[in-house]
Amino acid sequence: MAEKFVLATHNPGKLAEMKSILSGLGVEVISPAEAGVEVDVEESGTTFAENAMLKAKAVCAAAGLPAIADDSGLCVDALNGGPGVYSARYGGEGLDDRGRCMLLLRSMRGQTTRAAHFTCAVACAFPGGDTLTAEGRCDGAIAFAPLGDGGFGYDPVFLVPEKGKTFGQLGPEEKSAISHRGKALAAFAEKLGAYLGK
Ligand code: ITT
Repeated sequence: MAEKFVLATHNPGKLAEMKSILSGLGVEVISPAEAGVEVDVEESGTTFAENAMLKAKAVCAAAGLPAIADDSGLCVDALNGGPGVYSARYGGEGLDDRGRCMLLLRSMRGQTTRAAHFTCAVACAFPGGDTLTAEGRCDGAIAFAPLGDGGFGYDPVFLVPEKGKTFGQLGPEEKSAISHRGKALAAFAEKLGAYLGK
């Protein structure tokens, strides 16, 4: 029987990407709702890796199953690496994805560099205490206006220079082939394969 893993996220955009990227792995992945757990983890870490591990361990403990978490964010050079680990909370609770994109564009007015990158840290926690980690990064730039309605979060304002398109203009597979999450989960899949085969 395939081993079950809980994807420790409340973000539907992430959940869809994680499910699709991990689908080739030969393990069953389920949402927290499907596992019957509802865990609200305080992301008190100062790094993506710390926050990913906090989420993975909390959901693993609640579900009694291995859990895989993703902590990710957009790091903008002109904003000293911000919003970074605060990407989901940028501008406060009143804003939705669109509002955060517009706030970001406003804060970029007059900036001379628009360089930015997405980072994704993946952490997996097993009930016995073992853990696995991986990271991925995708470099790009902040667009001058939102383009495309694919993906989620900051996708419409994250420009991938070699594609001449924003993440929001890419299809799901095209995005995952180059994205921070695609790279982190590919690295994680290799480690998980080695771990499960051991
Ligand atoms: P969980 O903690 O429940 O997984 P979250 O959305 O709060 O959901 P994070 O704390 O990791 O997750 O915040 C990541 C934020 O960074 C996310 O809400 C988006 O705004 C942004 N982000 C991360 N990956 C992204 C991507 O692939 N495309 C666009 N925005 C992304």
